[in-house]
Amino acid sequence: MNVLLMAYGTPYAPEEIEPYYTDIRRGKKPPEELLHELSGRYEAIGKSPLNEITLAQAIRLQALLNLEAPVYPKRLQGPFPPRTPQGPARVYVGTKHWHPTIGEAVAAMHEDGVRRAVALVAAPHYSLRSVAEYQEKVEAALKALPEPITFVWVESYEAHPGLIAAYARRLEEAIWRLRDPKRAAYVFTAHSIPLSAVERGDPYPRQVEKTAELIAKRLALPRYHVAYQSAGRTPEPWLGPDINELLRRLKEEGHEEAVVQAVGFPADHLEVFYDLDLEAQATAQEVGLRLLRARSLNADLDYIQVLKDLVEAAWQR
Ligand code: FEC
Repeated sequence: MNVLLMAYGTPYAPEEIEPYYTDIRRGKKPPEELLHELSGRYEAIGKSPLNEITLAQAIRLQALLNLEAPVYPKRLQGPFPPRTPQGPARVYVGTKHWHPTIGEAVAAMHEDGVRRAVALVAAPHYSLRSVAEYQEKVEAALKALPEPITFVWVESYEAHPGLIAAYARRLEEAIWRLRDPKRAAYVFTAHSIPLSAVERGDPYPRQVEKTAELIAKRLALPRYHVAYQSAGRTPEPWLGPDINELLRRLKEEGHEEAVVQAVGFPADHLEVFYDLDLEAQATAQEVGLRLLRARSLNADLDYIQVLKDLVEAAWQR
């Protein structure tokens, strides 16, 4: 069983921020003030742990997949050779904007003789500005190969019961820290995308709302909100409401406490540590709202079990 696990990627060192940002901007160097601003955000959080977390996810997913896969069956069961070979699983990592790139990962898979694999983006929701772009990068990498690799895609998993349970578990931990859970506001966030994608029929907002609805239902929350965070530094309009705007409104409506849970990203990174823990927290403090954040899924076993489940189901297709 072969897997290409993909995530956004982050620079490993400050001098890598410029080429990383240039890649995000499709080869266009960022103006000095934008580069300075982004470097300042990385400096403020110390370092983004995204690459380490992605690697830990891949290592644990590979271990879980292999744990139950008999390499040498003791006796033959069913047809031989088996229709779905249960050989040792290999999980390759490819990141959208840094190293190992998706192209590097696909080339390594080909070199290792992989001809069929499951392709999975860690972010749970499909967007024309996320998963579709990962798909384009895989397609481009395939063009450079002498033989094809067939990828079976997991395009989204916004309602997977294991995902909902894992998010709900962490939200519940935050609820235990509230002074008055009945009067608190509950906010689920995902990365914003340009509104132009939504106008082209992007299913992203619907999928984000689905995840929020299912978590809220599981915990019987009295009410909840969906907000978007980390809108890009571009002049076009981005999907809202913005988390900071919403926090101000919640205070005006009389809330004293709020819990935010980032459901659009499984891992901690710049957009969680800066945009939520520093920026949104500063907004909350400014207006006098107590803001808690539910911890992320990262490489915890309950989340890796979800990835395993998705991979195994896709491999059977
Ligand atoms: O920790 C880290 O260093 C990486 C954090 C990071 C994650 C992430 C996830 C998503 N993004 C999505 C959409 C866009 C669009 C643009 C865009 C731009 C940036 C910039 C940085 C950045 N993103 Fe990101 N994103 C992360 C970081 N993102 C840095 C550039 C500076 C800025 O604008 O803030 C606009 C690109 C363009 O100009 O064309 C659109 C979406 C996700 C969630 C799905 C995923 O993880 O792939 C959607 C993590």
